[in-house]
Amino acid sequence: MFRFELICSDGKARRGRLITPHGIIDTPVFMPVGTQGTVKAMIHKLLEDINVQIILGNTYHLYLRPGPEVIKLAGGLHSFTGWHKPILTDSGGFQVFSLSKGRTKDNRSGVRVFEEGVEFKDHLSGSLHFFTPEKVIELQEILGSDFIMPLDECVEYPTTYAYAESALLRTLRWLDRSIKHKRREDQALFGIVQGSTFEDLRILSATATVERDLFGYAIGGLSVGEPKDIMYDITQVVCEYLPWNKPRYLMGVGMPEDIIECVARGIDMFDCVAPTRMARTGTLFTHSGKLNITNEAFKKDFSPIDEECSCYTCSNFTRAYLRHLYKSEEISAYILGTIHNLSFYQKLMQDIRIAIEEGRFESFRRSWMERYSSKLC
Ligand code: PRF
Ligand code: ZN
Repeated sequence: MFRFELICSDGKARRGRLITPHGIIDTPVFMPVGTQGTVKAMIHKLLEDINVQIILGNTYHLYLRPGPEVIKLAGGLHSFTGWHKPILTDSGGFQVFSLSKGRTKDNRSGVRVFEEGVEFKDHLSGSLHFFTPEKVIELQEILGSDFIMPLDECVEYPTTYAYAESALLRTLRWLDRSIKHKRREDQALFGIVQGSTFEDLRILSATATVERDLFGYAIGGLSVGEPKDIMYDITQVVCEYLPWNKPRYLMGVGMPEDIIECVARGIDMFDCVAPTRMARTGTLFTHSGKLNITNEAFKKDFSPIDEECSCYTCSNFTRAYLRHLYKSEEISAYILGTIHNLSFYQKLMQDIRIAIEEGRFESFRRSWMERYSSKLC
């Protein structure tokens, strides 16, 4: 039911295809974030128009609201949301740690980690919940997402060697429990490599995770505040310990330049809130860098956001009009901005795939970076 086919490679960069029960995904791929079962400021039709092949969902959020009972009754996340293409759900391992922190009145962290699982207070009502590896698998079996993630512990940066080690060992034990508990065959489970910024711990985590022989491997615990060169170095080291014939997913990364740098190190899958979240605050991507459309400089600028972009927004509207919509806080501003940013990412991924196919990824990487950092509008 699931396959990963490598079509070709160029250096460490790979061009592949993921085959799932809900469709095919060309890699390297960027997966737009649809935390609550919808990509913010988009509708499925608009995602399909820009050829999005897979979206992300979040177990943590969907468990809190609308709750597993509702989604089960609906027949799973695909039929509940009406998105019938592939879906990857994150386990909540990241959200529990990032969203429940520092929420208690007595200044205790909102999260407590036990061998059995993780106790947390949710960010909506503040009530107490307990996630175990088994529960998180069961929740994702109710969701019916194509790719599922095990419960893991994403530690903050910086952390101590001792803590990073204990967290990655716990993540491994949780992975074993997840594998044992998994029932559905129409879902593929990834393993998540942790180990913070410690190379030897990353190697230990990667080697042990690969021994579990999963469909694919994710790299977690990066892009959590560490310097970029460390993130790139760790990604490179981990990729060296992952099998060539399995997909590799760098969780929560990233900005366009991160994507290019990490494709160069062997990553196949990415997700990040950046293009959608930044669109809603007026930060739009162009080939020569980011711009903030609410800036005074665009008041009488009747050119499109990006001359080279052929998205619906750039084909029909000027910077001046878009600035006006943002300044007026019109809902259309967020929609048009998101269409553009996601189209920019889609085009970036397509250009990356073509460059790999044509064996010129290195020169593409160099010229793209040069241009992107050439000027800020
Ligand atoms: N673990 C999980 N999801 C994640 C992360 C992680 O470490 C990250 C870290 N960048 C993003 N999303 N389960
Ligand atoms: Zn555009």
